[in-house]
Amino acid sequence: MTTAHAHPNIALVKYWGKQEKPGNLPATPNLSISLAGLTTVTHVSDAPSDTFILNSKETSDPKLVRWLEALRGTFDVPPLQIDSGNDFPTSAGLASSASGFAALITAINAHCDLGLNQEMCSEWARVGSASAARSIFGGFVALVPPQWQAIPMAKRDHWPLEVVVAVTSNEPKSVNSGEGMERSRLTSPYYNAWVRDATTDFAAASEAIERRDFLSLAAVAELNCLKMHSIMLTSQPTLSYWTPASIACMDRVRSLREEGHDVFFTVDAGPQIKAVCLPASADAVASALSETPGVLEVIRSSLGEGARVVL
Ligand code: 2P0
Repeated sequence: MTTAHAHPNIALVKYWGKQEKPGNLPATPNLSISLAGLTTVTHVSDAPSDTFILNSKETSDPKLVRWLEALRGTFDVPPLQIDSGNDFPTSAGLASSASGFAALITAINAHCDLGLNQEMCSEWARVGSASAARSIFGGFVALVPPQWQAIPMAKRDHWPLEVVVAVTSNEPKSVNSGEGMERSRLTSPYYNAWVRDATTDFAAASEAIERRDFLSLAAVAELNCLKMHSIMLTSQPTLSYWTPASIACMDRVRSLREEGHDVFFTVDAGPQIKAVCLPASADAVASALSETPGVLEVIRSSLGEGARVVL
């Protein structure tokens, strides 16, 4: 048996929309930070036939089946039992597919001696779930053309940001990200503007990270997140991932900032709020969000390392 760990990542410049060609390629450059406080643990072992266990329950997953088929088109991979567990809500906007595919290719690579380096693992992770390409690496990670393998931008100790995740629902999302982003591409009247702005947002966020300029990063990341949700909301049928508690948390983050705290929010395809802050503000942010009506729990995290095999 081989075991791998991976962390989910949250995008500060988002991926929402694919290119119209094979390979699961994002339409726009995107970048993320890895979350040490949330972990996927995946065990891979030989089995008579493929079996998939998610959070201790045997399940079927067409996306995983297609991905294994593609992998077996290139490598000799025997039937496997894949047993994967998350210590955080699954399929609820906390990037469980990112950490899931990153942990899985890392475990299979070691278990089956595929000989992949990190870049190649990132490419295979991307085929499963594009955001998973980023979870192969730790710290600050970009997913950019022309190769669309993730690239580490900066290590986690370059800028030890903290993240407070406010969980407002444990329910799995009703529309998965792949389906949602295709709907947005086809129907949102603002999709082209979203794609056009992404390169500028990516450049501004990259520069802010390089300079550790929190105010600049906060401005570009928060606006980029709201642009993505505008695309979601103007898709037909609409994609509305927020709960009243999500909105209350965003308002609370804005008021914390007015009180002088270094914090901004970002939200993915789900109702959870991620408040990114400097360490000096983390206690105040965690306490304010845990007291916000509708918040079920807060999870605190520093920045994490990349996917890895563990003994
Ligand atoms: C991101 N999300 O950049 C964005 C923000 C969701 C909102 O990447 O179809 O699960 O498997 O490639 O990677 C979620 O998309 O989609 C995602 P697929 P994935 O983090």
